[in-house]
Amino acid sequence: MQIGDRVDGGRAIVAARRQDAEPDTEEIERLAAAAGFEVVETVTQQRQEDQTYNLGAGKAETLAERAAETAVDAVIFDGELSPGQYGDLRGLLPAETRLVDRYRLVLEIFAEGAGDERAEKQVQLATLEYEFPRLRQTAELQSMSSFTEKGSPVYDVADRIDRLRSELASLSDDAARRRERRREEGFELVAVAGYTNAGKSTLLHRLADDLSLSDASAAHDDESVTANTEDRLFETLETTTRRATLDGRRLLLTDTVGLIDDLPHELVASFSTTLDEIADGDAVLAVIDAAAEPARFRQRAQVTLDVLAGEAATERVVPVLNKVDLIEESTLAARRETIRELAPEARDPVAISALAGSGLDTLRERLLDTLPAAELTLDLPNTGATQQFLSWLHDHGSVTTNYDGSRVTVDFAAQPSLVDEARRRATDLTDDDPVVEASTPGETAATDDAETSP
Ligand SMILES: Nc1nc2c(ncn2[C@@H]2O[C@H](COP(=O)(O)OP(=O)(O)OP(=O)(O)O)[C@@H](O)[C@H]2O)c(=O)[nH]1
Ligand SMILES: [Mg+2]
Repeated sequence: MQIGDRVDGGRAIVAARRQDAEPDTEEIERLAAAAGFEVVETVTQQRQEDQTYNLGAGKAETLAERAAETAVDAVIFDGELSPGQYGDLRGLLPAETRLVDRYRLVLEIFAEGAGDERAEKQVQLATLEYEFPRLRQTAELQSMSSFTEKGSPVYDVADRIDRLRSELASLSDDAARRRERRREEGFELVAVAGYTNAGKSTLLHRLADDLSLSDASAAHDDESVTANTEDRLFETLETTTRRATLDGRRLLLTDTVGLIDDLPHELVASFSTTLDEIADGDAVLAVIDAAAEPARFRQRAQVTLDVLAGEAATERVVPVLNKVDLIEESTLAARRETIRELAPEARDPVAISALAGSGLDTLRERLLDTLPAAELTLDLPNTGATQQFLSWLHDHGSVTTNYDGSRVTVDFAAQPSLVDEARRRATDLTDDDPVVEASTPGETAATDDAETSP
């Protein structure tokens, strides 16, 4: 997407209700800002849900009065309004005031930022899926069976939903195939995931190889896009992939769309792409903003860890506490404790500042530990062909060599499929079996005595 020209949503009142506490409107206000609204007032209530308006009847009337007095363009409700609540609350508001719930607000952010045809289709689909039950209910209320017949509005929407779904299904298959192909090319896939605004894009910038160094043949459409970083919610609306090299291993890092509380993550297909990237990654960096105040930190960490637990095995997930430049040691210790409480199974978090660039070496080491690896020790004749083979090894993993006269001993560590490939290539170089020691994550080959004397 393009940063810059934001659609002006106009002036808005934010309304929020929570059963167990006075609502915190910080996030919904930031979402409103991201969708281009200027929030001029908030109306909040601690109360159980009312079937008619969601808010209590008195509060709903106050809201309508404030909307009329301030002549705002929209009322933004922090939550999902059922089709019935939407209709009733809409009926109270001045005719020219739009009513936008949290769900719809996020759709608007994505609609505005939709960069290409695919992203546009994703949002169209999500918007139609949102409209559909509301439209159908209107049809049912009016018991107009003609509404659902061929050529009617409901039929038409259902038809467009079907078409968009199948068009998008073929597109996301492409993404899965592309990941498969990259894996065959020897790339390891790392997803950078987390709550919106946690610092994912900033971290991706830090870890990615300089764009100018990327090999043109592997640069694919979305890999040339720079990951945007901005202090705005949902700055990243589509996944972006960049190359990185870690100890000779070639990685593809994917910056994903931010997670958010209280929203079904199948809402927009960019979320599902994000979940696919997480599920398919060899490792996942779970970025969490450690500088958020305690209640928000807990809630965002919970959403992040829950979503990741649903998609990826715990041992593939590296929790990352970001923005530690903004907090004291003691706060960091408390944040670590919260993570342990929320997810006792999770691995210890790595503390970093993506902005200041601190903690990144530890993070790289942890990432290397997390990626599935296999090792191989080879005994080879020191020939020109072996030198060529060594340069291939250097391009694909970490290598140490030991020369002894006409022989060379090579230790190679890389992802398992590449170690298999190296083993195959090495047999072409010698008449003897070149393999001295090999181990893969699944095997229990001795690694202590893997050192070989030439
Ligand atoms: N102080 C501080 N700020 C950071 C750090 N990392 C990121 N930020 C800031 O946090 C804001 C959000 O960073 P992004 O990298 O855009 O976050 P994101 O997770 O990609 O956000 P979305 O794409 O909107 O989901 C930006 O203003 C960054 O400059 C950090 O380590 N320290
Ligand atoms: Mg981002």
